[in-house]
Amino acid sequence: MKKKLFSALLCATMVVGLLAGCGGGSSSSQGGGEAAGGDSSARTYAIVTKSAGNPYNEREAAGFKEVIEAAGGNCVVQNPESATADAQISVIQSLISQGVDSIAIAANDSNALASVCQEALDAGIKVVTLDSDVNTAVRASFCNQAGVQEVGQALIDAVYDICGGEGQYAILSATSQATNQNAWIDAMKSVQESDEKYSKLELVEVAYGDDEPQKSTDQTQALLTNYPELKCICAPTTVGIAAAAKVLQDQKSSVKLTGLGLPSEMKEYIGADDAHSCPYMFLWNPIDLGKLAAYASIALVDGTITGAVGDTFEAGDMENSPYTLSAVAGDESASEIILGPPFKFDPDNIEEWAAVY
Ligand code: RAM
Repeated sequence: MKKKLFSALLCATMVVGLLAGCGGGSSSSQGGGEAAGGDSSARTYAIVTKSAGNPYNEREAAGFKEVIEAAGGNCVVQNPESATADAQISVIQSLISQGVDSIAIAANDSNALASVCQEALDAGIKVVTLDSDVNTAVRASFCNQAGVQEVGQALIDAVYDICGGEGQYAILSATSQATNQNAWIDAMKSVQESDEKYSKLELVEVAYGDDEPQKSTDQTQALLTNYPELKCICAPTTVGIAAAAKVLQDQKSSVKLTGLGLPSEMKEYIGADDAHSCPYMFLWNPIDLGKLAAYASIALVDGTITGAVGDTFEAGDMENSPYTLSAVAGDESASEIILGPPFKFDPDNIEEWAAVY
């Protein structure tokens, strides 16, 4: 763990430096697509995050940029204005016109992006997803931060624990179309339905804060007003959990919180006592997720991988390199690349990790 933390700190230091030059729009010119395999210098690799103004997305993009530039490639970072499919479609169309070599997308909608992804594929551009998938037919592979089932299990177990095994809980999600949040919520529900142990937990509502701080704050307030018996809110989004944490803590509410949060944004809210709103939460390293997507993009453009299940690629000094593409559960011909298991943040480790991401 110490070694892992040290290398993460080192990485964070490098990333902080990179963040300065990695703000919003394009960070370089267009690519050619004519270079020979293995040479990244004449290539342009793009990343399209879910939206601007979300620190999680900024870290993801910073990890991506770090790897692409270290390989000598041109990196284009695009953060759409809002977390909608429409905002991503226009950005992707412009990347297609620029003739980039690859596009890594954190999708705001699985199906609404299918036709623009197909357009990119038809133009010879490699398409990979990270964080949140599109329809599996229109991308080569998906860099998945953690197994969907594992995330769902961790979240429902946290709700069970925090509620003392029974009572009302609500989910505060991102957008209603987000592939990743919807998959995790479905996994929570299916675990809950499949085991009698969870039968005394009642999910009263799934609310949507659209990964906007103000809307997430308003939705938290509404949950508190509408459900006086509420015991716990689970927010599987870093934006939602940070907004809810502040509302609950400021109001000294007895309602507790868990979910997926960025340690740097949640440090002041994590604690086991009544003064803190969130006993513990989970996440993964978003910088590493961006790095993984960059290595996968390079491998796709090089032709090292095609996206087939069983393909393998090197990912520099990343912990689990080399990575092998595995089959998506329930869609066996489609592949995904799992970064690792979800990681738990509690009062014992939150300070250390808050310094990293
Ligand atoms: C938000 C975004 C992102 C998700 C994290 C947990 O930042 O919705 O897609 O992975 O939360």
